[in-house]
Amino acid sequence: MSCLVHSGCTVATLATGGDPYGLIDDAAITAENGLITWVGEAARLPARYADWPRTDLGGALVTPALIDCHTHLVFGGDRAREFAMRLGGASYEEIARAGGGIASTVAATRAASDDELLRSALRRVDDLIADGVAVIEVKSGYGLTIADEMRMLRTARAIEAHRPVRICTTWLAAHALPPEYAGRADAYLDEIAIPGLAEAQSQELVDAVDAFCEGIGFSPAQTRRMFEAARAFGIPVKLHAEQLSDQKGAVLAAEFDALSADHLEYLAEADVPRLAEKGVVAVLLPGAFYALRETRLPPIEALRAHGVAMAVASDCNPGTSPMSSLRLAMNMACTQFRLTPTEALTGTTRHAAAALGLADEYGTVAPGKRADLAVWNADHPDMLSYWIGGNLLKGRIIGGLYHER
Ligand code: DI6
Ligand code: FE
Repeated sequence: MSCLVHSGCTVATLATGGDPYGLIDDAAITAENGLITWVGEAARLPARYADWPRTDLGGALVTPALIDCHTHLVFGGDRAREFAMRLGGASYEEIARAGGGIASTVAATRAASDDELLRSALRRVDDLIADGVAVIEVKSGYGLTIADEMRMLRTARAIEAHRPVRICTTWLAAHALPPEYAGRADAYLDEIAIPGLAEAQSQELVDAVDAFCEGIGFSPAQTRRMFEAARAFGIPVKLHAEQLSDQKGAVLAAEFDALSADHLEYLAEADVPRLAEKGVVAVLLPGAFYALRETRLPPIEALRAHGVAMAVASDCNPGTSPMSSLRLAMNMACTQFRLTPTEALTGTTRHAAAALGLADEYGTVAPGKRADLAVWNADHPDMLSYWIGGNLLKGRIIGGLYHER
């Protein structure tokens, strides 16, 4: 088992209290059996670590590994043609109602082999890893049969065998209605989404349950049925809420003690206290806002004023957020939503961990947390949100071991 000291670095611990980034200059971090055991100024390194093997990180910046807490990165095909249609004036909802949109990705996902699904997902995972990501949430929702939804989650889980990332899987069968259930949403829940959840749960494929609560998705009453099924299994919920219209999805999510409510462009300010009371994380997805050329902003100022934790994620998906860079999402969160760079980094570390129910394991550099860290060629953590693109990652520490990029 490894016992290692990493020194010669500046650490942004993202721990609470003091400087908002929790910066420590001339720092050292010790890791044992994959967990952080000590972090602080190298000059104060306890004597018991003096003889441990030491890596000098050459003055690099170290942060917690980044966490992408909302993706749909397992899917078949792409939607580049719809991009052109949208640029020509068609709206996302019009394309969806005309049988394109999610339905076209469902057809491509059903047609893809297991191997094709995995290989295309790994390309997107590699992009995220190049941005310092070590934890990724992946949703189903493009299969919409029990077998295909489970295949998506099995593919997502298989990523862990091929890449050094932790995958969290989310059952999103209530994402869209497949053509065979057109006009019969409740029958779809009774025959596919709810019994499929039971089956996927029995195979330990589900970490959380999500739904698309929207005019073109599922109603609040139908979302409630999905949440009740999740509750019966003791599975935590999260929700695509208030992305295109105010359905009071966030209020429903809070009622069910959701881990997170995601998107939130149409969230009413009056509903923000519900999230605060229940500690529901607001997951901001500026890639979808950008790609849909949305103009309505989430109520950032109210979320901030009520102390709602804000996470930032890529929403990587072929329709509304064709993007596999979490740093770009951080930049967009600052530029479009006016988050501070500190909020953006907190949103892809500490608050993203909370949005996945992993706050005890990930999200800060602190004793007891996983020694999964990102090592950057950057002088200051603001750089991670400020600089658009580029390869800022110098290396990664995974399970306490350093790997140069
Ligand atoms: N909201 C989104 O932005 C994605 N899913 C959802 O419920 C879009 C999925 C897609 O268009 O393929
Ligand atoms: Fe999404």
